[in-house]
Amino acid sequence: VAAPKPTPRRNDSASLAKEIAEKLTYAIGKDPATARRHDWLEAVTLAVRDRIVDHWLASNSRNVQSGAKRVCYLSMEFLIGRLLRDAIINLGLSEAVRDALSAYDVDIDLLETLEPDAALGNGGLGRLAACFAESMASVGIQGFGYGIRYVHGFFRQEIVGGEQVELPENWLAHGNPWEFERRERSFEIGFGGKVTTIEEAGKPPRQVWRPAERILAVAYDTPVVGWKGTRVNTLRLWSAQALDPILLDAFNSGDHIGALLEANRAQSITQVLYPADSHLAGQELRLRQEFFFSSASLQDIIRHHLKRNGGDLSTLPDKVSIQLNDTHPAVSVAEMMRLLVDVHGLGWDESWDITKRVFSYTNHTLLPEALETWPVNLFERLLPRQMQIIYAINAQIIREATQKGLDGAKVSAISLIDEGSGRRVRMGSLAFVGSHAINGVSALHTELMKKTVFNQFHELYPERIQNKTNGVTPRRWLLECNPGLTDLVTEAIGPGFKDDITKISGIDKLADDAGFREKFMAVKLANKQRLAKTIEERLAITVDPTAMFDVQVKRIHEYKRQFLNLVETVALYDQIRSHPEIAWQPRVKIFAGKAAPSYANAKQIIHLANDVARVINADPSVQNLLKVVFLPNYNVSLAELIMPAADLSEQISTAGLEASGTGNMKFALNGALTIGTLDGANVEMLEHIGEDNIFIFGLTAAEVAARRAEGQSGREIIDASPILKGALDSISHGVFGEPGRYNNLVDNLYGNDWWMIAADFEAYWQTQRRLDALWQDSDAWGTKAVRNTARMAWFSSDRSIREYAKDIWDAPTSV
Ligand code: 26V
Repeated sequence: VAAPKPTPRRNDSASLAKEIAEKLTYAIGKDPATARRHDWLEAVTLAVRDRIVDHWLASNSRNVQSGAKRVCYLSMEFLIGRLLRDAIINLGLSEAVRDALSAYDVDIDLLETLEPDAALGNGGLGRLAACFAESMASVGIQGFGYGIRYVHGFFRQEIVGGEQVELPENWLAHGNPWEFERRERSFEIGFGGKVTTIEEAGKPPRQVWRPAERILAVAYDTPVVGWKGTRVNTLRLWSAQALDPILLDAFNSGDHIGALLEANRAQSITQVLYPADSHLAGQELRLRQEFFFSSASLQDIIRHHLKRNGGDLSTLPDKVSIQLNDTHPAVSVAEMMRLLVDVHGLGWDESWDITKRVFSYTNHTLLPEALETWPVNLFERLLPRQMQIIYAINAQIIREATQKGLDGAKVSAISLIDEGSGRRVRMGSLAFVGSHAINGVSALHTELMKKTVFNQFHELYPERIQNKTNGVTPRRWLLECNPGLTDLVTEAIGPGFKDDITKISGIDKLADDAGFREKFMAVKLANKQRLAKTIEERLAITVDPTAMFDVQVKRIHEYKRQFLNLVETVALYDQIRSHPEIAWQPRVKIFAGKAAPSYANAKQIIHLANDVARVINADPSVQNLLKVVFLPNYNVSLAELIMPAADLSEQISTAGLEASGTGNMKFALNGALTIGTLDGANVEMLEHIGEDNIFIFGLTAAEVAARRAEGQSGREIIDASPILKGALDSISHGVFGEPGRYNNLVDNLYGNDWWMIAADFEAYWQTQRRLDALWQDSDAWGTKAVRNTARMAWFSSDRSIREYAKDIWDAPTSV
């Protein structure tokens, strides 16, 4: 018999309905009569997955044939969220799936909510990696995501007595239909041990690393479906396994627990995502995670290259680009050198040239406390050969700098070793010197990088730093999360904007069309009603969907200034009560976000938000004018519900501190107006949306730096502002929980006001009142809302990715 071939899946609803039933029967072992909702979810997922696999295999064989450049995106975090709707929309299966399920009286919208979020990231950096992965597939880049398959993703947040409680997250509890284990793709990863020098007659001496500990990295592949399914890329996540799952000697001698210890120790590397994005805890396990996934990814990249390119590593930079997502994979620079020099026998200079041409690095924060450094002695103990290599690179860089005439202080600024506070390896510097391109994530952030963290490096290598402003994928952040708006735009200008988001500017001219505006605001209202329902269900708080939904959702951080928003909320509460004659506009202040478990001030801010909500929501004197909501457990799925329902987006970080922001983009794309500082990508949003359609206030980055240098305190400002003073007094005097509970937060403002909360309060307050006035004029508000959606196309991650492809990767799109 001839070898049979599988028949590619068909996309009509009848074929789908039949296959869903077959999956239910033969993959899950249920019939429609006994199937539970999660069974249906799995059956649909498997049927949709089959269609993805068809495209995936086709993409993979095209990759091999074209031999085009591969882009490998190394990221410790991929905050991808749910995948079913993304796959259905990108494959164009929405109607077929809906129809197929209606035959069984099953609702796809309901099923979708049962899928767990893949929360393999903390926030902005991890979500950006997920948007980029989807955009690479959509614009036709051979993209590979490399990361870690954490068993437990970002913690689940509950609010108990107003305070954050962290609970373990368990997304793999019922299996993960999206992943494919690739047992044959596994690599050994070493830790510890010794480096020995091998001298052979007639050959230069070689260094050989003999690790004391060896662990296996096993690949799990998830398909990443691009728009229209024309390209399916791979997200490869590494899982740690012991080489010997059971130590037989120990087992046989009766030590059954001891026999498993090594396996547990190995597996612990990929057990949990570190939930901190502000402070480096400096745990050894974190450094192990970083090296583990870096080494596995590089070994995989090299193995693939050797196989496809006749064993010649000199062509690696023509065939592969590796993007380092922040410094978390920066040890890759040293590991690449080790693999090239020690393992594959290339010369040092050639290896260094290859390394620099292959790597590029994205910086995502200037906060000094978030810049990664590791103690030299820890590094040396865990990664002795990589430490030697870092010293060798350092010597070379310092030589270069001295030749160019740099003096002592400047040389120590570029050293890879910080000699100041104990000796530490500077991971940002390592990533910088090992890369041909270094980028910031907004225009302002990139300029600040040049002036601050990388000032000396920039002087030495002025061509290396460039800007790549962030973007968000319009598939997830418009088509998937806002079907109402998607349909309205389609009805108005046709479906072309789905293929090319820049065409959404076609609705700009409709901003003055009363009929269109009304429909636009009707979609907004429906989205607000949906959110109001969730608020009622989860918190038993009733909110009026016609009130202004004023939203701040993001990680809780002092620099993001949720506290400024809360102080304004309290001030507003006071003013509404003392001035009933003023035409206050009804508002719902919505907050959500997680604090790092060890970040005490951030946890206080959450507590305050919940205290303020409890008091204000119970006060009948402001009932229809002000409500405050803290939605627990902010994640990608909750964001998809919130973004389309916002009227006002709060992007109020202390200027100079938010590298870019991406939530700001999601809100504006969905027609929210922004109140924000001149920070991160807000600056560029102002340029695109126009100053009439965005509400900018507060100190600029330069003014913040100047005030900080002067060391001005907040006291004078507070004493001169009765509204601010009143609000701070009620917070510290116990109107919202025990007196003194928030002394720390409030006292900081009287002191050096590091985050410029007192300094920016007046401007923020006044801008909020301008927004109150605007809200009264619903036509004017609606016009601005439409213009926001119409003018946000540039902030698509497709645009970001095309810029990376052209300026950094030199990789073709549409292959
Ligand atoms: C930093 C650290 C510091 C050490 C401990 C573990 C850890 C984990 C993650 C991070 C990353 C923080 C940087 C970050 O998330 N930056 C955000 O990146 C977004 C995408 O570029 C950007 O929009 C946000 O403005 C920026 O805060």
